[in-house]
Amino acid sequence: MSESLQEFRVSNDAIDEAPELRRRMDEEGYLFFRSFQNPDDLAALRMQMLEVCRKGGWVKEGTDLADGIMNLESRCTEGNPEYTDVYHEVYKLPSFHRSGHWPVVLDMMETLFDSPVIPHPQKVTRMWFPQYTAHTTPIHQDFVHFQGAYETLTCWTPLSDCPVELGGLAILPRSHKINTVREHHFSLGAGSLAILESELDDGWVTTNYELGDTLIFTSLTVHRALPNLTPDRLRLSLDNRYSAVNQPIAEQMLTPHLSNHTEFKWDDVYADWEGDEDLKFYWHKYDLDVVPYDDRWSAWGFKEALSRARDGDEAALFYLDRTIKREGDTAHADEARQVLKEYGQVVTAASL
Ligand SMILES: O=C(O)CCC(=O)C(=O)O
Ligand SMILES: [Fe+2]
Repeated sequence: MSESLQEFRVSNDAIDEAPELRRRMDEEGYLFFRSFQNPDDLAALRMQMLEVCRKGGWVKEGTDLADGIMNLESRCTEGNPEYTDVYHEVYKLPSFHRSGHWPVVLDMMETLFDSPVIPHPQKVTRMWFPQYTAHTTPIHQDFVHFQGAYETLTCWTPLSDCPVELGGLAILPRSHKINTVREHHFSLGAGSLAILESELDDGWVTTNYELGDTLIFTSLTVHRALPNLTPDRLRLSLDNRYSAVNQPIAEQMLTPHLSNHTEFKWDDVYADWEGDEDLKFYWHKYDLDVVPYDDRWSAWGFKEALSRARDGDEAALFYLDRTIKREGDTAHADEARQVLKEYGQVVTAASL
């Protein structure tokens, strides 16, 4: 662990003490448990996901699939159509959706909320390439993306051992205590929105995760991923969200992840399922308080990307080019095209 990163507080000692768990979540904004989820189930899911990645051409030929060694030529990330193509094939795996409903996680969520809980339908996985650090998830609070209620909890689970160099999640303890959403700025990293590190206290915590280790945090807790500094390994992880059934849930959480720009519906997810009926549209049985998506943060980030690109910022120029490639003829893509025309050149991934 580097000097600026300390170890998580491990909460296994309090695992059966609901009031103490809630107190720690309230105080620190996160709970970290060692060996919490079943490593065999996680490893099996990882293999299924990697098999899809292999079919998509991501895995280096002649390597052992279990190692997750990537073909660096296929590097891509959220926002790239070629990422979405493979992502949505992974999204069709029933076992991927099932993992968001595993009793060990759900029971913990019900304990923390002291209420029946709904796993948000929008499950999320991250498949982060090595040697691609400009795209690392920047410092943020989840609320800007997932919204609904400040109380919503995220469960982050690596699908392998995840030593610091593979780029696991780091948390800023007590950062949720501000009880509001901080200012976010344009970023090239996943989610495209970042809090400035200079506006934050020190005191980041993380760990060398082992398979089964599990991190839970609030939607105001400041966090970031560490860069994947390995020469060739994919970092695979799950991040799913949970709220009490009577809390507001944002409308986009009822749609498949990364379906905002690509047509991808639940019927596409379920098309080849042969069982798992209980998972299909399971949220319809709840009387949920669905609230609209508030685009103020993403709109601000995009505006900032335009203005930074006009000033020649390489990350912003690259981002606008990616937006055009993804969106084709939306209003955003038109604005992006205009700025790139004014600027006169496109930045390629290789220069970042
Ligand atoms: O895994 C990542 O890089 C991002 C995860 C994240 O931000 C989250 O779980 O909320
Ligand atoms: Fe996050």
